[in-house]
Amino acid sequence: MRKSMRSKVTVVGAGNVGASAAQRIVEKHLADVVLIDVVEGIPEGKALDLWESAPVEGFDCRLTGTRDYAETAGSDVVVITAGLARKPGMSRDDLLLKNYEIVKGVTEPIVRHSPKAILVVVTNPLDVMAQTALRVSGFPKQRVVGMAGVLDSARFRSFIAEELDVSVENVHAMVLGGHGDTMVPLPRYSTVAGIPLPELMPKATIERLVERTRNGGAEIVAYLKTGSAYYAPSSAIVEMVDSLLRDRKKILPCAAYLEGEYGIRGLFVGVPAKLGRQGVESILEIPLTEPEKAALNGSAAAVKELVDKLKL
Ligand code: TXD
Repeated sequence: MRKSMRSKVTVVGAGNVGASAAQRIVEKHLADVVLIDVVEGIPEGKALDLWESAPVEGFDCRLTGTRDYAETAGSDVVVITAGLARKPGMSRDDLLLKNYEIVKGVTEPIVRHSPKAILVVVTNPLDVMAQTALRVSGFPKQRVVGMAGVLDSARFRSFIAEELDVSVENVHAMVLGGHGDTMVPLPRYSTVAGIPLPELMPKATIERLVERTRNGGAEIVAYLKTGSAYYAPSSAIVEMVDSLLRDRKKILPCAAYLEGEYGIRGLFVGVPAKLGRQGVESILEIPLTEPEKAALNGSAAAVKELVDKLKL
């Protein structure tokens, strides 16, 4: 039974990314949060600990930690972070089979209890796990979206701001394609105070920042050794959740299911998408040069290879 008019978000997976996302959601007053995991005590303990911060932080959103899907019922948005994270030397694709079983296993009870939810998939390999959630849920494509581009472009933006010593608020960046080594950063559509990046930096500098963005995930894994990034990933998730719940209609780079856009069909690929209360409300098709198109197609081909392995 719903006791409040607040929105409800379930976060599946109470690990680093899931717990950080839960924290950011309540601290931004966006929604009540149900944190769910398979490990006994972890979701309960983290949710309680977060709730005990509410009087100091000043949020009224409630937190529940559970292993029981009944408590997730009626969620408006469900963020799926359940899975294994990369260890050093492990590629995102090594995670494929293991995480496929996990994402399939959590999507089934989620959609039974929240048939109207919007699913935000985070588990790697991202684009393929989004496709898993789409197929298993049977939801319309508008209600399944993957988080990767917001993170990749946030990394790119942070490096640009640092390089030029300007406010991060002046910097916008567009990153298309699959999450991972095949991502397609678009410097032409990346701007500082509205000025395209190629007007502001030599080509070699742009290339260096693009390369660092491409390896952004691995750079963090190499430092942490026992886990992967979660502060920036959780920020990226919550920007999407905010736009969905509050119908802000932000254009954000997201993994969306394409049916002919950019000449790609039947795959999740990172593209600029409008996120509102209906989910992925539209996909923006921006003109690409031949090399950019080729890079996007290469990225889609890499996603397709994994999708074919899983027969999705
Ligand atoms: O840009 C992106 N999309 C990503 C993706 C950015 C960062 C992290 N990315 C991926 O998210 C990462 O490669 C992993 O696949 C997930 C979660 O990363 P996180 O760093 O949070 O991993 P943790 O800390 O290991 O947490 C995973 C939790 C852990 O508590 C497990 O017990 C739980 O998932 N888990 C489950 N929960 C519910 N149900 C099932 N079946 C389950 N299996 C594991």
